[in-house]
Amino acid sequence: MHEADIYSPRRKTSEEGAMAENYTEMWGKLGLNLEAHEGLLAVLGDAYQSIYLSQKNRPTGMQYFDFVVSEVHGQRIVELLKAKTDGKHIIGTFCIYVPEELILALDGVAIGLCAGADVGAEEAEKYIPRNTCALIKGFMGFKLAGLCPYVESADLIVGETTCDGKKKAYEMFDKVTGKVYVMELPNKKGEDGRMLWRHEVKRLADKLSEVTGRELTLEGLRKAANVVNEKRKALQRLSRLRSFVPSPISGLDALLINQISFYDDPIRFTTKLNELCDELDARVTSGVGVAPKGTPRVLISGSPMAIPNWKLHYTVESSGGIVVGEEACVGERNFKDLMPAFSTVEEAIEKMADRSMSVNCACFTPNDGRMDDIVAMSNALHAKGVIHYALQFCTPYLYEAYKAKDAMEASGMPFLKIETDYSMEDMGQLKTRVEAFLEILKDGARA
Ligand code: BJ8
Repeated sequence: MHEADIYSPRRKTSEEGAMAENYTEMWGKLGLNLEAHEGLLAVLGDAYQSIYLSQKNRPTGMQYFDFVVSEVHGQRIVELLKAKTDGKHIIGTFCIYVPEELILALDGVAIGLCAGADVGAEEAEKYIPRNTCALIKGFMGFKLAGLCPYVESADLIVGETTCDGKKKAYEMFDKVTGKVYVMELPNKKGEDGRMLWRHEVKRLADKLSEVTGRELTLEGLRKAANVVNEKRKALQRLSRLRSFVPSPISGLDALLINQISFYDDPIRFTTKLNELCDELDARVTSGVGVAPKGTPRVLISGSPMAIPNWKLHYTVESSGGIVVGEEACVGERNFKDLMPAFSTVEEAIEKMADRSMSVNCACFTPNDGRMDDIVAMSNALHAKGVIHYALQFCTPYLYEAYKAKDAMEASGMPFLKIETDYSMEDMGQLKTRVEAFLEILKDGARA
């Protein structure tokens, strides 16, 4: 099935029909479970229709991102396979500590792997414990159920010793893919930790050189750093635009753009995002927003939301609120710091390592910088409340929810703690809690 058809009720043209058959052939060659895959695309198509395409007053620049989603397992995979025949290598990742610029500098294509849907859980539980977070179950499940063309296209998958769940799951993931390479991330950010991480980034550079057959050069690094920095700048621009009241774009759309940033071509993505931001600039100038002034503005902070996890944003925005930022890895943590200038390959590796170490992930101890980030973001984005989001069984973020609550109380910011997974079973309860929280924010605005 051609995925674009899912989002459009019109009849297929003959050209599209031929393309659909090509995709099926491609998915078959990649070893996907065609029947299950078709079912997944149909479910996602319905969800996209009701969550995304039903939104009112969307910027026209979102059409590009709708198209990218419609082709997430289609045209983008065609592009990756073409890149491989052109001599490039596909490198899958799961964490923003893995420096994207290093992959690009060695002629790789960096791809964030599928982990945002509740699929293949039964299969996954043959390899990992039941009480594992949905994100880990998701990546195991996508692979084991034969649903992820990205894993199948990848030449190497880079893991990291972040939380206990991930680092143990990578042992099993390697067993079923044979492609996993693990970086050792320290638990603390002192000098010893920094030295270890610089060493690990150098070790990754050597591994990537071995896989790609390319040499790391200053010129390659500069070019790659520029590409990734431009993408980060465009994402920063989008983030700043969400600070305006009324917000010119929904939280759902902004989340989607952040999710797409992990697998789209980075140069094309940056161009399209800047075009969208031009449109949002014009909206801000003329006071056009997606929700009226007075709509409760919420910052979400916590575990990452991989595509197609839109559950909490949808709940907030279908309950009369608007999400104005994500203190999360699919969000601000991913683009907040740029890669600084460098003049040698060695210096580039050090700066790359130091830049990614500046990410305030709950896997580190202590991690007080994250609390400062939540306060700073909620002020900059004019949020009226913070929702702390942790996936069930995500120990690092569940623990930090207590600290975040204290930090929010100290700054007088209403706070709601949510613990959930990818299933729809708790949607009713979730909605009730979110609606009650939004009422508090409205009352605060009236007081
Ligand atoms: S830098 S947040 S992307 S590690 S949700 S698997 S933490 S139990 S994903 Fe992460 Fe890198 Fe940190 Fe960001 Fe474990 Fe929690 Fe599951 Fe998680």
